[in-house]
Amino acid sequence: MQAHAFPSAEVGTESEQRERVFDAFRRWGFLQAELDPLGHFRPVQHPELKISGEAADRARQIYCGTIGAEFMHIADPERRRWIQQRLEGAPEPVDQRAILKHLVEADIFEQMLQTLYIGTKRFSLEGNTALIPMLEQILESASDQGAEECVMAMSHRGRLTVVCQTVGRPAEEMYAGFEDVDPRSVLGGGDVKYHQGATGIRQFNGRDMRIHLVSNPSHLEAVDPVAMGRVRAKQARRGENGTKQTLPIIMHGDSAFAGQGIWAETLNMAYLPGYTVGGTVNIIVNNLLGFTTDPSDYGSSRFASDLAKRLPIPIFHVNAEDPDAVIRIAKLAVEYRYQFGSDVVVDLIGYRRHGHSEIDDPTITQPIVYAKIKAHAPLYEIYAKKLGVDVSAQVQAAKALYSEAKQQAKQMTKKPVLYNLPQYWDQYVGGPYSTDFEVNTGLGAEELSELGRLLAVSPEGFHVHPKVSALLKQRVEMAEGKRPVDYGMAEALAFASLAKSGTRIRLTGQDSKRGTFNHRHSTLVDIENETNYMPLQHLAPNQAPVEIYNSELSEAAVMGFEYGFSRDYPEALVAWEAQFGDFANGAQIIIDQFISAGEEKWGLLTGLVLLLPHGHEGQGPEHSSARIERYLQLCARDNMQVCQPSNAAQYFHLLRRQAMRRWRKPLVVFTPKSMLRHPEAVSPLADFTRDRFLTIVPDLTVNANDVTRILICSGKVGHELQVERKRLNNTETAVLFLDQMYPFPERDISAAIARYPNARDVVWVQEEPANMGALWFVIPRLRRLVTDIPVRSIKRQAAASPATGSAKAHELEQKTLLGLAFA
Ligand SMILES: Cc1ncc(C[n+]2csc(CCOP(=O)(O)OP(=O)(O)O)c2C)c(N)n1
Repeated sequence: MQAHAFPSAEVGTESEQRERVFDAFRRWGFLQAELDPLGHFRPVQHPELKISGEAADRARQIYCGTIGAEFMHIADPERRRWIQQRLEGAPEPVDQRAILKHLVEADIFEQMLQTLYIGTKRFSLEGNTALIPMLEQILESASDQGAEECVMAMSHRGRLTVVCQTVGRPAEEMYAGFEDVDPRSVLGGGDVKYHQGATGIRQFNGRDMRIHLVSNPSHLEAVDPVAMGRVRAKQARRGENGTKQTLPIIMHGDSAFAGQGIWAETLNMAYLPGYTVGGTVNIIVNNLLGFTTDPSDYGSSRFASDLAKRLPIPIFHVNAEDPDAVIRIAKLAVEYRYQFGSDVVVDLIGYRRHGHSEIDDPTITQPIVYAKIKAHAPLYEIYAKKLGVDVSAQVQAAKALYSEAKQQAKQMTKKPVLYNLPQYWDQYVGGPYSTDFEVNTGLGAEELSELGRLLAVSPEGFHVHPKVSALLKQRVEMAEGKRPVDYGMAEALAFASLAKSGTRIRLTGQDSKRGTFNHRHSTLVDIENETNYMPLQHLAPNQAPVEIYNSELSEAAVMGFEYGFSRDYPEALVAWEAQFGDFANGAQIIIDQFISAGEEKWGLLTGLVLLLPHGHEGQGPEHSSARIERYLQLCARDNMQVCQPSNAAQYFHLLRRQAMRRWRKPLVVFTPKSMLRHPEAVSPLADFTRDRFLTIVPDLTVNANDVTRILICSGKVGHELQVERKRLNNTETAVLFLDQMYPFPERDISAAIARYPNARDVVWVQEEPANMGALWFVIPRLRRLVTDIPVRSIKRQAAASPATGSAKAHELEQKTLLGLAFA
């Protein structure tokens, strides 16, 4: 393309010409900006910017200096104008002394760690220490806008410096991590120092600002949706002004921002009604490297930030070695967030002074860059020189301060805890299970029928779909005890009763409003105008909020978000639902790194519920198994609960138990599909008035003395066994449902088995292949409990895939399985 391809600058009035020139720079100037302090990431010449003249010189100065602004992809002219006015106007003065102070402290803190703890990893921020004054400005501007707290997420890079300089934890607490004091307190648990969460209270212009840095795993970007969920919960607690008062700040590595899918999923939540937090300030702490990988190998576009262009949000690239520009952009980013309730991205481009960690030699892979870095002064020196300030006294003072901190750390005998939990956690506990936690989860018949009636009410003139209308009528009858209660209604009764007595309900997942299996119908849709109405929100004037949302088509980000929400709303029943349980492995990082290990690593609790439709029904390898085996493998030290309620009433008690106990543990629930309406899995209303969830459901249909075989199973196959038993007129077999697999209810199981004195064997029956399901978990435990008679198992043969793709093959397999159980 040649220069004259751009409409000639000479056409039109002078101001039109000027505007056209400026527009070209507004659009493409960022490509030619001087963004890399080391000069390797070279500006790209754009043909439309080959313009000369006074206007071009001025526009070039603004748009091709140390700030590169991408905002012309935003359709809304008001937003574009807002940005352009601020960039094209004179920069406001900044407090250069304060910036310098933060740069000195950040760099010296890092240098001292390097000197005092040589050969340990800290993931230094050096080369990008402008992040510290930038965060100061963000927090100050946010405070000016009315923020009272901020939730920050970040990975390893610079985390220790942020905890110390930004969150405000004393340096000795950081040093204690390097001294590794009190190792006995974390045997088999705990986490490395650059993953720990931290909280602090800072002051900006006389106002308090609470800062929460979220605990996170090594898995890059996994913390993003968790932080967002936490923000949403905090905002919900605050009510109307929540989005103003609680600000999310997420920091990303450049390579991770470009590559990790969970971040792409999280970004897509920005404007969704169930997930929006009124805008997030995103910062890419960009060192133009991912471990040893260059940008040309980690991303297919010029900037790591390009993914963010999926949303109409601005991206500000800024050269980290121009602190004044960095501060200007920080302020602008926060103001934009508050003005438009929008996400914004700041791409802070610096370099990495050391290797990926400090024990890594970067000269092997980036010899030229690192030769340059070696000769490059730290930013505080460059900036002090520019300001004409002698910083040697400040440097000495910082060194003395941090040396003293080391001495203090050495004397510590207890590992410091870097966070304080908010008061709303006071009444909840984790740790080992105790029967003391149990509560009565039953409800009176009258209360149930009243709830049933309320759940069927829609506003005057609302046109309910005839199929749904018929269902609502049936539900009223269920609640009146005129017909057995199914799962859908059991859940509605659990939600309604909890909400009415003050427990907030939040359920999200793909198509959760209606329910994948057309069974929930939490939200009625007017068939004439598609307005929505949720009876659960209209039970009583002082009830707690009920939110049920259809989510975006993501597992990882949505589950992470709900985990985050549960972390800041322990009083609520928070549930994430998989479309089919098989898809939950898309969120494996959230399950492994947060849900199952969060208490062990960080001492942080969650009562999150996972609803995972499970069962072999001939629908193929990816619509059969929620992978019970994987959840059980993660179980230890009472870290979570794994349950499969075998009937509607059990589901009702399980949900209520989860909300009502003060024991806060994740709950993994394998939920039914074909069993949703199965006559064997419905429950009489009387079972809802019973006092509790049964960990193992007894078989009351057989004469105990006649029983020679005890079949123990979980979920759908148990109902099929009961049907088969009836068909065979078999009166010698008991079918027990193990509805709680973890914590493994030894005492209840022993008692259930002891009811049958003449049993000659105990058989675990499962639909899953031998290498899957609960088999490997249950058998050794059963054998410890049952020592006088054999304990055997019946299952599909081991397989690499959970289920056959053929419905007929499935039927044959299932028939064989049931046959073996009675052979
Ligand atoms: C999901 C995941 N995959 C791989 C890794 C291993 N890993 C740790 S840091 C890193 C490079 C990160 O680069 P970048 O995001 O640019 O951050 P930087 O370390 O440069 O600040 C990698 C690949 C990880 N921690 N998480």
